[in-house]
Amino acid sequence: MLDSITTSAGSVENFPISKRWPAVNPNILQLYSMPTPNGQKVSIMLEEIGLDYEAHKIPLNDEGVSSPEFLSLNPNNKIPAIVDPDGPGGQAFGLFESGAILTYLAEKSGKFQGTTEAERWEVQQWLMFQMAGLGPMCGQLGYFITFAGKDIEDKRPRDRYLNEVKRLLDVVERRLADRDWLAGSYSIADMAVAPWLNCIEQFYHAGDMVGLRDRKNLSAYMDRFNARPAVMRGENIPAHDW
Ligand SMILES: N[C@@H](CCC(=O)N[C@@H](CS)C(=O)NCC(=O)O)C(=O)O
Repeated sequence: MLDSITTSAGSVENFPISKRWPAVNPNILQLYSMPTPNGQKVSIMLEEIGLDYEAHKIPLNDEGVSSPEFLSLNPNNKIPAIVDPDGPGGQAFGLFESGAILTYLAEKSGKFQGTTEAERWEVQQWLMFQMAGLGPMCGQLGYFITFAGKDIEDKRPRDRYLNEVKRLLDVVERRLADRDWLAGSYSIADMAVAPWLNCIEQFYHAGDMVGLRDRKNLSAYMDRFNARPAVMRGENIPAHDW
């Protein structure tokens, strides 16, 4: 095992992860990711704010997320994670958990986090809705309809997640009845939620199963999100063919 987690160190090269995935330019932000919904959130945000960064593709297996080098940055063996050479106090700074990274980048850039104090909390509220609700529930649904769990005869686990995802989609549908974006103007909350809607449609191929496009507000919201140039650029970074 490598040394314990290094969250703050003089430079990017001090982080053990850069031994396995070396930075070409250690002076710019390093993103360790895959273009899954959780990874897309961060690459889309980086494209939206126009910060220079380098993306490293981290396989979702023992060679990638479970390697000692990756675990030294995120002991929870999951993408995405970042190292920012220009972190707090001008020191290189490591961070994992997509919600924390989105909030960090919003703070750093002063963008996409709401313009008033009330709006900022609304953005956080809908970000947490994704982190604690929509994301985990969609992930479980994916297991039971697309991956190994689809062959399980007992359909009660599948139905539990199917019903919960449908319920959460209804929450989004109602929220969007009188607005274009979840909280104030376009924000990190949208960058967290919309990639999961895309995942249901494009990766799980479960749009019909959950009635995704039957929800008119939500459907228009997906189209609005997907038409953004930064979303089109960011959604396949680091590039990967599934
Ligand atoms: N709560 C975490 C979840 C991240 C997550 O689930 N990442 C998945 C890919 S979408 C992963 O790295 N899985 C690898 C594994 O579990 O071994 C976040 O939002 O950053």
